[in-house]
Amino acid sequence: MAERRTGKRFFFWAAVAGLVSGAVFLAVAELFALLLARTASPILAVGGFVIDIVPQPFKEFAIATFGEYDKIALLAGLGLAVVIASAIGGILQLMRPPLGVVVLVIAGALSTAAIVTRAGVSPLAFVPPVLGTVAGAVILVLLARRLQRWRTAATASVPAKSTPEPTTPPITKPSPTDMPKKTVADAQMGRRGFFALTAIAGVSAVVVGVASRVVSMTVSSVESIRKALTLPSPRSTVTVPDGAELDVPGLSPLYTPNKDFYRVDTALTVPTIDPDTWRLVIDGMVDQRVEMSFQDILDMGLDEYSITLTCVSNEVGGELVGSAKWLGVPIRDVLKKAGVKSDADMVLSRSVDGYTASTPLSSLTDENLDAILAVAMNGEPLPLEHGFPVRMVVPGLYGYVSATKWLTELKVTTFDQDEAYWTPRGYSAEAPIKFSSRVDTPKLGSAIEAGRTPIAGVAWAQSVGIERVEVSIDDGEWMPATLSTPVNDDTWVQWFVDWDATPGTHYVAVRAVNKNGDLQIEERAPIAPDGSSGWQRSLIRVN
Ligand SMILES: Nc1nc2c(c(=O)[nH]1)N[C@H]1C(S)=C(S)[C@@H](COP(=O)(O)O)O[C@H]1N2
Ligand SMILES: [Mo]
Repeated sequence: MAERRTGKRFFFWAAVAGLVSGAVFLAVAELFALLLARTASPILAVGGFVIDIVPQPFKEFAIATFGEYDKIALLAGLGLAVVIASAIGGILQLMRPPLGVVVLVIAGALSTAAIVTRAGVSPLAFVPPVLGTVAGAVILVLLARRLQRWRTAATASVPAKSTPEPTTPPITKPSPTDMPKKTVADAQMGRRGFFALTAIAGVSAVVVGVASRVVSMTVSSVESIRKALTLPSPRSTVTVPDGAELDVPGLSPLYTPNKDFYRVDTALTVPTIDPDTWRLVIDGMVDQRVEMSFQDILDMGLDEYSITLTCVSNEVGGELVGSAKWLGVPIRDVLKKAGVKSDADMVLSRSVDGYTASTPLSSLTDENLDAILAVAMNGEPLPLEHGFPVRMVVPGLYGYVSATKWLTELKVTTFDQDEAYWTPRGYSAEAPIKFSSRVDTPKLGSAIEAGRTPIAGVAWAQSVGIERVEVSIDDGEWMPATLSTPVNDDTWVQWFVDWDATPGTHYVAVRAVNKNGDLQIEERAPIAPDGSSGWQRSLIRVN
């Protein structure tokens, strides 16, 4: 009985030894990643690798389940995997040495591979995971040895009935009368040594690991560079006409504040780029390869553009759409510097983190379309998470085929030759925005009081413009909504209708007509492969 309890207890402490070694591995790797190569964090690199390889349906499931928390959910899952693997490694190291070390070295090798195969890594990026693996293995061996010593001595001091483990060194069974002082002393020493090292290594790992990660995420010198940056005044600014913004409580503002602007990208940590070292390369099917600095972009002269951005993952009625005033330069002028060959039909834009988007060349050279390289958003330099220092914005195309953040290369090419990040993952290579309309208020599912109530929302048809928005209540006649005065055809408009709400449950449907006279598509389509469609119909309860 005592024997079995003792055995269980050692399993438990072996698992703890494994966890401490795993923590030491990660902490040492985080510390050297902070010192040598910021992108060499094992957890983040493995997370990034997982993001890139998981099948599309799974990714959609994750976004649908966890929403904006999908990345946190991924990290929590990885953390759990690390805990389980470390605990198993600890138990293996006690029972079948050196299998625990083998588990740790495999984990180290996998994370090193994930790190060095990321785009744009430093040549020193292998150092942090390798040092982490070595440190973790040393701690694991030391802890397992102390635990073994404790166990051997403890098992010997308990009158043992069963045969000792095959791996334990042969022990001379003491006779119960002659209680071995030496064995008891050994057990105590092994036990004390084990706890002392567990505590020291465990606490240091947590402190060093957490501190390194926090420092690397918050004390971003690039954020202070960004804050200190003053951009030249634009040559032209957007004129917001009277009546462009309706005064209806609950309606989306005409311009989405940066802090509320939706964010969609594959980056687990936001890339931090010093604008001083940033370069844009324009290459591929061009007369001459051109390299531009941040200053070169500013020197072209900035103009202000008002453009609504939309994500292909926006469901009908969804929140993945927002409007901003951008400062930037036309992409066509940038491409002219390199000279585009006539047989090219696509520009593959690349981010520093390896993400790519395929944009039809014609959208970028069209004199009547404001496809821009943006450096500012709503009056401040681009926030880091929205692409600092330079991103693309193209009116009328979904973000994934046009709005590359942390831009570093424009490769002039063809759709035949090159493929963007999302193309092999279930999304179309080309994706114009399906124009749409959304109800903002009354909020779906929330009850309102009977009486006169505005129904209001936004509608967008970037590059074409919204002609009309219509609302139908309880499948009745379509009533024209009042529109705000449009800023331009690239920016959404607000709309409202006054409604005499009677008690009961009502159906509110909305649809838009664009300036080409096309009616918003009624048929529902999922977001993949090229964007959702359908009329939003919401149920509103009136008390
Ligand atoms: N580097 C990079 N740029 C990117 C993405 C990305 O994953 N990586 N996602 C794109 C997608 S899908 C959209 S909808 C827009 C979103 O821009 P926002 O996060 O500033 O709203 O950025 C685009 N640019
Ligand atoms: Mo997107």
